[in-house]
Amino acid sequence: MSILSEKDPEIYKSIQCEKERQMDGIELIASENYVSEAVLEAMGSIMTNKYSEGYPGKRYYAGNECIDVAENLAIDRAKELFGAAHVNVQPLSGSPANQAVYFALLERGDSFMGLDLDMGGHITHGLKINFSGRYYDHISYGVDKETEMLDMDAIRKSAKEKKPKMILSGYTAYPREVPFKEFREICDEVGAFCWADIAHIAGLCATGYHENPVPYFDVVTTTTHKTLRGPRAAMIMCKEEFAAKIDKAIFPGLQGGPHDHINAAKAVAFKEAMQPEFKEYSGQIIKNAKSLGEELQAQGIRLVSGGTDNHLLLLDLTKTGQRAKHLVEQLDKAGICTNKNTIPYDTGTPWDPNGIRIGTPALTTRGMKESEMKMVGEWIGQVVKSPDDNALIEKVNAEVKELCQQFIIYK
Ligand code: DSN
Repeated sequence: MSILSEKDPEIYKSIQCEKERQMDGIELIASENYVSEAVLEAMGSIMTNKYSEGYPGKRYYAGNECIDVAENLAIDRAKELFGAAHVNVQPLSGSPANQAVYFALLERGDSFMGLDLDMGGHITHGLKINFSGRYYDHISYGVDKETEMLDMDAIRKSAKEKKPKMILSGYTAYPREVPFKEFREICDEVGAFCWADIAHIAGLCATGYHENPVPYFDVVTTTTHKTLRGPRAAMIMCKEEFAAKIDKAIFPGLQGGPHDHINAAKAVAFKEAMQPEFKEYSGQIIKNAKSLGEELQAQGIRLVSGGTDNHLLLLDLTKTGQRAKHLVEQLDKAGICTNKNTIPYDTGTPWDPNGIRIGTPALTTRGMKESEMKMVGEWIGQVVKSPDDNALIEKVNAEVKELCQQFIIYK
């Protein structure tokens, strides 16, 4: 019996309940993944007990010699993995990492360009009710209405006209390759800071399955828990000339003590990401996404932009006559976890949009391949056609459980 089950049975039960949900269900949320047991062990370690304000070799409190070893390992491994000149591994999560970039490089009221949230951006990319839209002048850009892909000519034209101080690329719901080299060129042409948020695609960038902007962008932020498959947190990578500003923005600008247990787990995850198995895993994520996309199209479901180059797919449900939010609920009952999402030029709202976003990082970690993606695509197609057929939902749920039992994640 575990100590937790004895000391706090209610919390123990909720964790067990979540474990069963994760084991028995098809996880298709594009930003989620399953960390290794080694990452879990580091996250649950006694490093949580320490305070370490400052940076390795220069801390405010005593007793940080072991913490310094772990943080330096995380930094060195991230540098090697992405070819980064400077890395700050202390951001607690993606939004604080992005906040630090604004804080370091802009003054209040300065302008920057970022993709609109409803086109696939992120709340910290300039949404009016987020700090990024409230304290800075957000110049929005979108995707082309026909191709539903980034229109680089329009972005270049707008940048030349409006001369933003910073241009942000990298997205949360964009299924296509991001033309980072062109973004760099545009930034050079207009004299803007060049920033990418690669949270979704970091694992693909690290393994060569997506162009890696880190070596030639001014600053790159990423979460560490999506395709990179590390603990829930973030980091900032930048050129040496921005290092001092970025470090000061994180501490003491925005954060206090770093989460040392999480930083240790980042180091573990980065080591894992350097192994040949992780490269194979990243390639399989994309193969799985393509194969799932093909099956969904065979089921009559339209994919935004007509397909995918990465780990995610955006389903356009406009012509199905179904509401995405209802479908997400019914799919969940069938054991398939997804999220509703706006699609470009959506006529709905963020709470009632016309799209569903799915991705393959988590299922690929379980070891699933193209043949399993075909099954998942068929189940989604069946539920989309008859979302209120309870017998069908029960049948799919039973089949989902049976499949999941063949792909155990945590023994
Ligand atoms: N919530 C994340 C996602 O799902 O993409 C972004 O922060």
